[in-house]
Amino acid sequence: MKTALITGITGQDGAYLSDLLLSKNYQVHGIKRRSSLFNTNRIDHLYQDPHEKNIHFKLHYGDLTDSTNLIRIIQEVQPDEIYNLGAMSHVQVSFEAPEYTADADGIGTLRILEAVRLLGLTKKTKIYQASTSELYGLVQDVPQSEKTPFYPRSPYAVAKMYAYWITVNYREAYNMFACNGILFNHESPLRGETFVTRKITRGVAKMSLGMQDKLYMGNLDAKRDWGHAKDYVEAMWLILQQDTPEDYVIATGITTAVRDFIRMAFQEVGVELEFNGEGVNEKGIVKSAVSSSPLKPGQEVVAVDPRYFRPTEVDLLIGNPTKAQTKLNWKPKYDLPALVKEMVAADVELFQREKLLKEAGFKVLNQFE
Ligand code: NDP
Ligand code: GDR
Repeated sequence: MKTALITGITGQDGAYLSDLLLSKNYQVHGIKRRSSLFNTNRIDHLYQDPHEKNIHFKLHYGDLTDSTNLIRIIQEVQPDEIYNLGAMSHVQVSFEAPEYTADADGIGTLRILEAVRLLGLTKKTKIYQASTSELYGLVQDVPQSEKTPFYPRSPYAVAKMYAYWITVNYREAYNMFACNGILFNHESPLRGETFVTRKITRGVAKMSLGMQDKLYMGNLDAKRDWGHAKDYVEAMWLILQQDTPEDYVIATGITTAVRDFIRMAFQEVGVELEFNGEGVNEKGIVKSAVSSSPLKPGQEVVAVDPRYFRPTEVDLLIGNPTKAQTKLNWKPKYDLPALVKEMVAADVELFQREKLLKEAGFKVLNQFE
């Protein structure tokens, strides 16, 4: 039985990866941060009472900014594989907290690599580093592959660039099995609520139930190569099962503008949208709607709010997944329409439940309201 240690286990990818590794009979350990409220919603279904016998899933308190804590956990777990998914992962927030982002996302990776080296585990422990398409930043030379140079455009991407190169350096200097997965955007019903796809699917679900009037968005022109997180965690695992440690781009090869994602999400609730105007004056207007919808033709449901613009933007990302397809035999099962359908359906169900509870007189979400 193999043992894996996952940092960032409470996040979107940590949850899907835990499911995958448990299905492959791994012993899964995860690092979670102490929080004043429970932060384990995404993995609660995997929780095992520590008093039970044959525990396959165990959480440890820790933080990527704390070396001694990481060394102690790695020493205790003696992992065959470490998946370093922990990070302050929001690009816009990284402009607000650049130093912390550098510490957790950049130096945090160094701390993991050094812990493995100091503990004499370089031959035993394989390391996966969660690298990102944000590394390409300003590069308009598409599709972006493992050979495309980097030009990061945010404190997040700059921190991840350090993490990328320190992973390559430890591989070369100490012969470690350390790999970067350069993953393009991947989403799911478990996606954090402030990333653009989930913000849209939540907003559309609420509007379709008469619980919200409008969605305020940032740059509608940005284009992303969106895949499903379930497919992408499979690639992470495959990267560590190879004979040699290498870096891989994981992407679909198809790019879509934020505006078109919005259009697709509204179509899932029977609403056709048209966009009028330009820049900050652009609006999304209902063109037609199924009769059961509370939204009516002519209604303005999308507006632009410059507060969501970034000081420096990444305009266009399209990945070239040829290496992953040929060497890892990786093939995504989801396309964008299937992803949008699943996300909207999950959010509609979530808010239907919330609405029902409210109508029945129960207080939901915030018990102190
Ligand atoms: P999430 O934001 O959903 O999860 C991030 C995880 O990191 C959470 O478990 C969070 O804990 C944890 N974390 C944050 N700061 C620290 C810290 N200082 N110490 C320990 N843990 C910490 O991200 P995703 O699951 O979407 O992404 C996983 C990784 O992949 C991240 O590194 C991200 O940057 C990278 N990535 C993501 C892509 C995507 O499209 N999703 C694409 C490319 C790369 P808590 O729950 O307590 O906040
Ligand atoms: P990104 O994801 O920055 O690509 O990073 P995000 O979903 O936040 O933004 C994608 C694009 O949409 C534009 N946008 C908005 N974004 C947000 N969050 N909110 C809005 O209202 C909005 N309107 C338009 C953004 O400007 C951007 O161009 C994600 C994270 O998961 C990173 O951790 C990961 O490394 C990369 O994907 C690959």
